[in-house]
Amino acid sequence: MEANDRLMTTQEAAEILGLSVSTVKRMVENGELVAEKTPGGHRRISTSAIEAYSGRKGNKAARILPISRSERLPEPASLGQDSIEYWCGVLHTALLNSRVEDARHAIRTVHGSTGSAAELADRLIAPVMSRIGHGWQSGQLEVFQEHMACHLLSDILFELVRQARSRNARSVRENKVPTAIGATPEGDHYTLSGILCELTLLEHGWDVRNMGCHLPMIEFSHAITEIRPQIAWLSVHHIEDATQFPQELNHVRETCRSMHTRLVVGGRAISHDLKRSLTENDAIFAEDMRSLLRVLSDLHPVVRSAIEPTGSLHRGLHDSR
Ligand code: B12
Repeated sequence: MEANDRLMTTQEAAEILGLSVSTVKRMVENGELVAEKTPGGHRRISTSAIEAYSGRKGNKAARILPISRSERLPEPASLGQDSIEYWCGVLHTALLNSRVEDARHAIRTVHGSTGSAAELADRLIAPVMSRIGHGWQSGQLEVFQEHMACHLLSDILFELVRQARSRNARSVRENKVPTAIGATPEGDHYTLSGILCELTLLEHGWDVRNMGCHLPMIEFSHAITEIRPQIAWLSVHHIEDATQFPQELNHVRETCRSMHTRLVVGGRAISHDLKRSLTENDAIFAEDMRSLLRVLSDLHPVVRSAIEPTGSLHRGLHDSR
């Protein structure tokens, strides 16, 4: 690799050489184009390797551009501030460039205008993180960028959690407050959905105990027996042992049944069969966070949200800074 060389993704190399990504990958395989492998196993092609190749092909046109444009997102400038896509674009760019204030601004604007953590989760956080996941999967983003984005996002969401907790602490409640507990199973290191479940429940005045991620399911059953919550939630994005997990989930479901606890399970790792076995046995599979709202209104219609939605992404703007 030469001094001021830059490493390009196969996508960027293909763009510069005017070839398809699969052709570039084939040329790397057959050694026509020299490439390096990142610790994550992604191919990277140096600018000098590309220039050497295009030199051999006798075309000088392929001079390398200084800045790569890896994200394929509509520029926020082209969208109205009153569109959720606009704020998705702002948050995506902010998370990948560690622009904390912009990320906080986008989240608070959408949260302020919808007045709902469930809407925030389904319409802003999930789509933006899905784009980041796709960026990682297609080699445009590095794992560290995904981790950075998650950490920054968790930090901002925890601010909202703290505010909701202090609001609940200040408000006088006649009735006993319902309790909810939640976690992710052993081997699952995902935290964002859990934080958004916690915020959604806090906003509805519940007493919430989030047990975080990587919790052995037997421990979760113990917690249900000890605490006897009205709701127990599980978010499952990764299943370590596909043979073991259905039995463990069954045990949790049985514990919930005997404790009269409503079990709500969500997450992309829940297979079709698991969904069916859950719903056939009075547990709930939640496609999105708004599904949790439906459970809340079934269980405790009296406990209302403490947030007054501004209703306009524009108006939300002013309140957020
Ligand atoms: C962030 C992330 C990670 C982070 C998580 C960090 C953290 N602090 O949370 C880290 C780096 C740990 C990670 C690791 C891995 N990841 Co990952 N990850 C993601 C990513 C980008 C976002 C997931 C997320 O949290 N989204 C935000 C939440 C709010 O949205 P959501 O997940 O869509 O959930 C919504 C609904 O499902 C629902 N919901 C979900 N759970 C629940 C629960 C309840 C009770 C309710 C009511 C609702 C609900 O509401 C949410 C809001 O709408 C996804 C991409 C994607 N498309 O999702 C990849 C993704 C899930 N990861 C993937 C993979 C492969 C992995 C690894 C296996 C990679 C590896 N080889 O190591 C590891 C596994 C780690 C482990 N053992 O846990 C793949 C999974 C592919 C597949 N076949 O399923 C994805 C899809 C990336 C991709 N495009 O390929 N990942």
